Parts: sequence; C-alpha cells; structure tokens
Amino acid sequence: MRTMKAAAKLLLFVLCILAVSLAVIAGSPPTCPAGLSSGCGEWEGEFFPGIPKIKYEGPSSKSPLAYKWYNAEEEILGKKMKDWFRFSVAFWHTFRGTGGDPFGAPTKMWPWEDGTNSLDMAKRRMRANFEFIDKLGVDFWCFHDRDVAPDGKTLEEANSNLDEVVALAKELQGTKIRPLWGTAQLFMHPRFMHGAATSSELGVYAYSAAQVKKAMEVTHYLGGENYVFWGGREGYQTLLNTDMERELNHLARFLQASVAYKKKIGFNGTLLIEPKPQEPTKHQYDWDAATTANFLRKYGLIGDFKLNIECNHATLSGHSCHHEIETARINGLLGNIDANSGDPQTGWDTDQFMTDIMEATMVMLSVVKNGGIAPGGFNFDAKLRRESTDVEDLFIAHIIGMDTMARGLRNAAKLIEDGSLAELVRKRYQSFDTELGASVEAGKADFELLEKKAMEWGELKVPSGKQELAEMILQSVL
Ligand code: XUL
Ligand code: CO
Repeated sequence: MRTMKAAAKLLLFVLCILAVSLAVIAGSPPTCPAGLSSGCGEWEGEFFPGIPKIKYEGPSSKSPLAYKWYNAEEEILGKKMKDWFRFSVAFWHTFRGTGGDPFGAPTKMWPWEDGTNSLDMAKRRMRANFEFIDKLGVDFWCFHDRDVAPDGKTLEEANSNLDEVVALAKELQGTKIRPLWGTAQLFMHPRFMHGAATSSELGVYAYSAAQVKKAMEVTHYLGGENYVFWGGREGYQTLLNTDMERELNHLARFLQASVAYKKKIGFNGTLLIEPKPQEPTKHQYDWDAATTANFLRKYGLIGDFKLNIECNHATLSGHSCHHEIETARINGLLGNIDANSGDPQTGWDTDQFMTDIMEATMVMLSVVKNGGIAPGGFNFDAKLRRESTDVEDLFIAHIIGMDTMARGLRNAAKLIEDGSLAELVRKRYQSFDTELGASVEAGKADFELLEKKAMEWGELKVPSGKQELAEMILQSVL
C-alpha cells in the first residue's frame, strides 16, 4: 500500500515537471491569468479595452456608454456642471466590491484580479482605478486606507504598505485628479468590534488615533480636499453594558485631537462626519444630521466639521435624502454628498446608484440654494448589484448615477428660472411679511402683544397649503 502511494506521488511529480517544461518551451507559463504578462508580474495593455472615453451625446443617444444629461463643460445657473458636482469614484465599491453577501460567495472576479491581497495586486488595482477615472472623465476619487493597501502584521508594516501604494497613486493622479476625500477603515478588523474612538479599550482608541493620523497624512500628501469620519462601529448594541456618556466624551476627544493634528500638518481640507442610524451597530451615535449637529455643538466642534450626507443613510434614519441635505444646509454644515440610494422595500444599506429623478431634483434644489458644495462633491458610495458582473457594468452604473444627478440639476434650474414654486412658498408665509410678522421674527413680539392681536382678529381663516399644486409644478419640469 505504502509503495503504491509513493509510486503515485512520483508519477504526479514527473507529470508536473513535464507540464512546466512544456510551458517554458512554449514561451509562457500556463498559470498566468489573461491580461498578465509572462511571469505574471505586470498587467499588459488596457484594463478596460474596448471601452472608449465616455462622452456627452445628449438625451437622444441610445449608447449605454455615453452621457445623455451630464455635459461636464455646460454651464447651468452660472457654473459648469462638473463644478456643481465634482463627481468622485469610490475605490472600495468599484475596485474592492466582490458581490459577496451573507448568503453567497463573491460573483465578481475582475480580469485583473489574482485573488490575493498582495502589494502587487494593490498596485495593479490602482492602475485600473486611474484608467477608469480617466475614461469616465471625472477628477476625484475617495478611499479608505485599507482598501488601497494591504493591512500589515504590525501598524508599521501597514503604514509602509500604504506609503508604497500611495506613492504610485500620486504618480498616477497627474496634475488634475485628486482625492475628494480619504478616510481610515476602522470597522473591518476584529479589534474594532466594540468601536474605534468609542471602544471600551484604551488600546483600540490609541490604535484608531494612529490609523487616522496616517490616513490624514496620506490624504494630505495626495492633495485630498476633505477627510471623512464615518463612525463605522461607533455606537452600541445595548445600554445594559454601555456607558453612552463616556463613549460620546471619548469620541469628542478623538475628534478634537484630529482637528489639532490637521492644523499641525497644515492640512486645509474640510473634516466631514457622515451620519448613519444603524448598521453595523443597532444604534450609531451619528444617527442623522440633526443628532450629529447637536453633538458637534455640545462639544464645541461645530466650526471645525461639516457633514457628508449619504442618501441611503438618510432613508435608513427615516428621512428623505433632501431632508438631511436641507438640515445640514440650514445649519451651515453641508459639506459633501455620498450620492446613492436604498431600496424602498429593503431595510438596509443597499448602496445603489441613484436613479430617482424626482429625488435628484429635490437634492439639487438644496445644493443650488447652498451655492454648490465645493470643496465637497458627489461621491458614488454605490455598488453594482451582485448579479451585475460585466466590466462595462461599472461604467454603465456610474453613467446612470451621473445622468440622474445631472437631470436633477437641469430640473432644479428650470424650477428656479420658472419661479412659481418659490412664489408658492413665499405666499405661504406672507402673513409674516407684515409689521407684526417682522417683529415676531426679530424676537420683539411678547405674549401680551400677541394675545391682544389674537383677540382683535377673532376666528381665523387659515389658507390651503397647496401641496398638490407644488407637486404639479415639480412634475412639470421632470
Ligand atoms: C458605510 C459608508 C462608508 C463611508 C466611508 O455605510 O457609507 O463607506 O462612506 O467610510
Ligand atoms: Co458613505
């Protein structure tokens, strides 16, 4: 039995040697995936062969690889479309999204992937990223530290991996492209299971600080215009084991230290907090825009931070995206938009590209009122569906996301130029455009004066709110 096993092993070995020798004689090892050069080192040629630079062809175009509504250089309301939007590609979804879900294996194995998380693979992916950005014709990208470079056995090793990939990114960016924002991924590794800045463990708090320090440095090095804090696991599962007040105090200290470090390294980018209500924790501390604004005020951070509003997070918190954007705007906190959407029937963060033109129009009405959101922009924190597995789907998804927002902007401009919606709103409050109304708004009308007026006016005839008319006006521009 033993000798039979040994003979079989020997036969296998001889066959292997034969296969490898034949491959060498034939000129290329048989194991190199398509697209890789012999020796399996560098990727040869384009990552997206056959995909042209995406151009504006107008609404009558039937090409899936052309913009129908987004025309980068066209001026709308006195600003080029590209300057209203400052569109950005999210590295994590576009280049690290696998299509895996809790019930199923990854479905996407892009041709340039070799199934590893090596440094070589990280560099190859980075090259694919910049070809994608160039063909899409956008100027920005967003990243987490751990999406772009492999983690290390030690923090030093992780930092050195990051330095190596970021040096290549800087070279590939050229003079035009830069990060809309960078961030640290403080949620994937098991060390962050109780949170990062709100972890019950001091060691994790320190590790998180070190990671943010480094991520901020590389964002600055790459010319990034903003830096994002999404509170990955900053929240709790039950108050039975949680000192909420202490955790929030820690979070505030962490953010204060980040402001100090930003100043120390001369990083002028805006610091952004991205609210989200649940997922992964049951109760995330940055629940929504209003909760986050209150937190920033309480801890004296309101002048140092703005908000990054993500549409899918907005709907998870029971608000519409435009409600969250408007809440941020009226508090002087509208910094950036993670442009995506959820599914109306699915109660989690599905991160879909936005295709709802009505919602996009409402969003853009707020953005226009804000005078734009630069130095922020629109980041596509959105991913392909698990079942969308063609390379061209990456382009099609971004094109429809950009065209939807562009239609939103065009519609918002029509509404503003038409003026009847603004007039409807103005009329609704016209009772305050009086002497008494002005003194109410100036805080000068006391209760005695108001009681006298109420008695004088008697029973009131309260006018219609005209919601359906407002909806009719909105629909007339879609
Ligand atoms: C998670 C999410 C993140 C942040 C960056 O829901 O939106 O991708 O945008 O950490
Ligand atoms: Co986001």
